[in-house]
Amino acid sequence: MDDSPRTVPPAAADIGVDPLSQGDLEIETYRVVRSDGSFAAERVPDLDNEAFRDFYRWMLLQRIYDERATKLQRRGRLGTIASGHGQEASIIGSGYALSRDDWIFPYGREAGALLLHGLSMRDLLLYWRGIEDASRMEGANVFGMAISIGSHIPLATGKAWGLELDGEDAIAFANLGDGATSTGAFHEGLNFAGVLGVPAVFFCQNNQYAISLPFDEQTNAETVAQKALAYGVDGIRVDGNDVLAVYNAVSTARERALEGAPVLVEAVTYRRSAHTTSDDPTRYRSGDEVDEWEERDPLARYRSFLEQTGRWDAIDEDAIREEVEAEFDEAVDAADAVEERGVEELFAYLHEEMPPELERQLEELRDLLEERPDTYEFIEQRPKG
Ligand SMILES: Cc1ncc(C[n+]2csc(CCOP(=O)(O)OP(=O)(O)O)c2C)c(N)n1
Ligand SMILES: [Mg+2]
Repeated sequence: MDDSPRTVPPAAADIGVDPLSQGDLEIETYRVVRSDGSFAAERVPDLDNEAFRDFYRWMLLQRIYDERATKLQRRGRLGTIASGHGQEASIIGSGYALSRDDWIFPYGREAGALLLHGLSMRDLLLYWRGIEDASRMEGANVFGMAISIGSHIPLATGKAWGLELDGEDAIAFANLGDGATSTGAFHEGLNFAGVLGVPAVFFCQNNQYAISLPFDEQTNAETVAQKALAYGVDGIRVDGNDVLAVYNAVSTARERALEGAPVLVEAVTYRRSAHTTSDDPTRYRSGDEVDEWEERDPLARYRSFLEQTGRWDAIDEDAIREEVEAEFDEAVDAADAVEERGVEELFAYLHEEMPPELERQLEELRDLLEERPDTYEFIEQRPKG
């Protein structure tokens, strides 16, 4: 028996309470080239033929890089690799829309975008080998990778604010996964971006999974893009397997950000590879699902567009492949030529001057290694992955 004293208004009475629900939102997924290869001519960006070829070249580079880096890891010569296989259009379409003066806050899968931004392949490989300072050597505007999910989002907001205060004509661009939108840092970062009106673009590659957790089990929101609205930030949802659509979306977002309207872009895509080299995706998803997304392959779709518009003949795919393979070989040789670092590296870079507590820990580690030199050997010989 319900003996609670509360009174309930009669269901039939119209008392004017009409909650806004997400079903009321209409969020279009922006496309240029549809999955059957047909396209909206008026949306094709006005670029020269070299740029159209470049999109293909860089997407192929991303694919080859991921294949080669994965093999290198299997041979114990990289720590781990987070592949962008399946996400090439999102990675390259966004990377191509940026200016070299912009700052990228990376999350790990976007090798091609970082190389486009001026990072050397050697430094990228060294990063995955555990030599972090390498990524600072070349002066590319690339921040350290956000291995701690979402942690870079408030930093991107802060950097964007700094760029604005310095009067720079540049944005902060954060790459993130769908999983990152479920972290507290995401909410804080977006909230402040909205409050301050900073030149920031938050680019979420919604690849449907956060490791083994499917998108609809980590959030009750239907889309990532709608999350922007609560913070007074603009949202765009784009087909992340359509390189031209991503390029247009991020170019637009960048322009708006420079005018003081930060943007959250959701690129809807799919991670076709394992989460990293230490994951077995067959344990949590079906082969049919993977096959379905293979049908929406970003390179095949873009190739179909190039063929239909008479641009494919100017592309020599074999030559690009050869070029990229050679670039990778050279990068591996260059990485091999960099000296192994000592354990001191673990303590470097965070502070300009090492605080006493870290100094003490470093001393302790040195003593331990002197006493038991095999400890470090053990660390070195741990199975990689
Ligand atoms: C703060 C934090 N929690 C958990 C992890 C472990 N972890 C590594 S990747 C990952 C999932 C990330 O998913 P998403 O943001 O969708 O990016 P994706 O890997 O799919 O590109 C998690 C939970 C982490 N690195 N950092
Ligand atoms: Mg994900």
